[in-house]
Amino acid sequence: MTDTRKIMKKMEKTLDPKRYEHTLGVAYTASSLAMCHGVDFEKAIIAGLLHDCAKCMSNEKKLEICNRHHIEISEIERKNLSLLHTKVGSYIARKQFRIVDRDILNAILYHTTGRPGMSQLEKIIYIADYIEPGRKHAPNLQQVRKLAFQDLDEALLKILEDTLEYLDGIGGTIDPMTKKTYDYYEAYMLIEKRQED
Ligand code: DGI
Ligand code: FE
Ligand code: FE
Repeated sequence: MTDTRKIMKKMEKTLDPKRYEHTLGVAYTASSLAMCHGVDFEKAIIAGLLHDCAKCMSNEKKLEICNRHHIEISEIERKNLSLLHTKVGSYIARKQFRIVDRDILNAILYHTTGRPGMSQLEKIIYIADYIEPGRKHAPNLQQVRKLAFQDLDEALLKILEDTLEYLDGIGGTIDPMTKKTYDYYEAYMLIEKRQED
């Protein structure tokens, strides 16, 4: 069996059916985006399949893994333990699935908040997570889906903007990394656009 099939089978067992469906959606959307933008699509599939591997784990279990393996928990993660599925997920990908590719591990690690200076693969997973066909409720989905196949940075910035607005609207605590990523790409796009003129 190929690695990809093995990971799929494992995810089907580990995740609840809705999360598994979302996972498949992210994997094939990431694969398409990778093909479109000239990125290694096999890496995109693996990162897509594994990105939420710790999503269905209890908070206790996530905390236990962090404590046992000295994974640092930030103040905001402590308040919102759901955010921890990125760090724990990246750890599980490395330890249980023997992923050694740093780019895949980082794509899992930064798929919720993004980070300044993301790689193409990191951007693809971040975007695929938001636009995969199973997502129904995010604002501007049609626009962002189209944008994603034209310009990864434009799509990324729009998603960050809408996410910050959404979190603001529900009074959610904003991870400083989400804001940092937005500020970085807002400035980056201004400079990039100016150079194109
Ligand atoms: O795991 P998924 O649901 O597939 O997607 P995800 O890992 O991107 O998590 C999505 C949720 O994370 C969504 O409800 C928005 C939220 N999120 C993104 N950035 C932040 C955040 N939540 C908080 N509290 N703070 C953030 O900065
Ligand atoms: Fe996630
Ligand atoms: Fe996801």
